[in-house]
Amino acid sequence: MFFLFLCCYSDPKIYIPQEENQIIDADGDGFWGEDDCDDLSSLIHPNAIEICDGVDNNCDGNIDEDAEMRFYYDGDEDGFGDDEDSVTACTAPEGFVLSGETAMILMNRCIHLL
Ligand SMILES: [Ca+2]
Ligand SMILES: [Ca+2]
Ligand SMILES: [Ca+2]
Ligand SMILES: [Ca+2]
Repeated sequence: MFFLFLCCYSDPKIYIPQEENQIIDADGDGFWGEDDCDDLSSLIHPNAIEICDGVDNNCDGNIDEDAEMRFYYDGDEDGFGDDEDSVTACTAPEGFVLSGETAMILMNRCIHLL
C-alpha cells in the first residue's frame, strides 16, 4: 500500500508544453515571438503600416510615429489655420484645421492666375 502511494505521488507528471520554446503564430500573420508585438492581432506585425490608432502597429516600439498629421490653429474660423501655431495629432483638436495660412496664400495665387 505504501508503494502504491509512492508510485501515485511521484509518477504522474502532466506534460505541459513549453509554449515559449515553440513556434506559435497565434494570429497567423507570419510573425511570432518577439517579432510580433501583438500575436493576437494579424493587423499588428513588423511589416504593418503605422496608422493613427494609439497602438504600435509595426512593432518598432513607437506609437503612431509618422502617422500623425499637422493641424493649425484657426482663430478666425475661416477654415485656414495659423502656420505659426500648429500641433501634430491624429485628429484635429478643437479650433484646429488641417490647412495653414500658406495653403490659403497658395490657393489665392492659383485663383488669381486663373
Ligand atoms: Ca503572429
Ligand atoms: Ca500580430
Ligand atoms: Ca510603430
Ligand atoms: Ca498606430
